[in-house]
Amino acid sequence: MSGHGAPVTNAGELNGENLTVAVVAASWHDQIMDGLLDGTRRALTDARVGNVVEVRVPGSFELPVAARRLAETADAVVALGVVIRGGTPHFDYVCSAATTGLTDVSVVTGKPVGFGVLTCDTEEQGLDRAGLEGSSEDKGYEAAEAAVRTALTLRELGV
Ligand code: DLZ
Repeated sequence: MSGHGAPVTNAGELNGENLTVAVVAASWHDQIMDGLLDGTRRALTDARVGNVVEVRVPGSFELPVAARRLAETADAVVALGVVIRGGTPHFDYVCSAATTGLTDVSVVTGKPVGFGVLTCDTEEQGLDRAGLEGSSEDKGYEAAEAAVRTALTLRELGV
């Protein structure tokens, strides 16, 4: 299982009342994306995040530019995408652009970016990680919890 070794995620122990969190989601593979979005919304509700902004972009390739702009006003960004090798001739390029781009956004802006981009060999793998009924993982929830937790840690440190 890909989540082996992951920490237990419980957004309910966080207090995000004073945070603004932006969620940017790509539009490919809608059943899997709906699960990721649902998990992200659940985590932000559990963490009592005060202000949530949701934005859709066409594909995962567009996530970094939207995340960059949203990070100007948000305390944290959650980026969601689904890329499936079988149906994506340029799989490695799309994955690499999204991964490198989102890392750059985080480092350049100093704002946490929760990485909720699934890179899967098959649709079944995506469904299993999407927090749907019967899924073994809930990657949208995990990405949002990580972004909020990191934003609160940075705020606590005053940096
Ligand atoms: C073009 C493309 C393909 C083939 N597959 C996916 C995918 O599986 N997941 C995804 O999020 N986006 C895909 N895209 C679209 C690109 O991310 C991008 O939106 C287009 O190349 C337009 O810039």
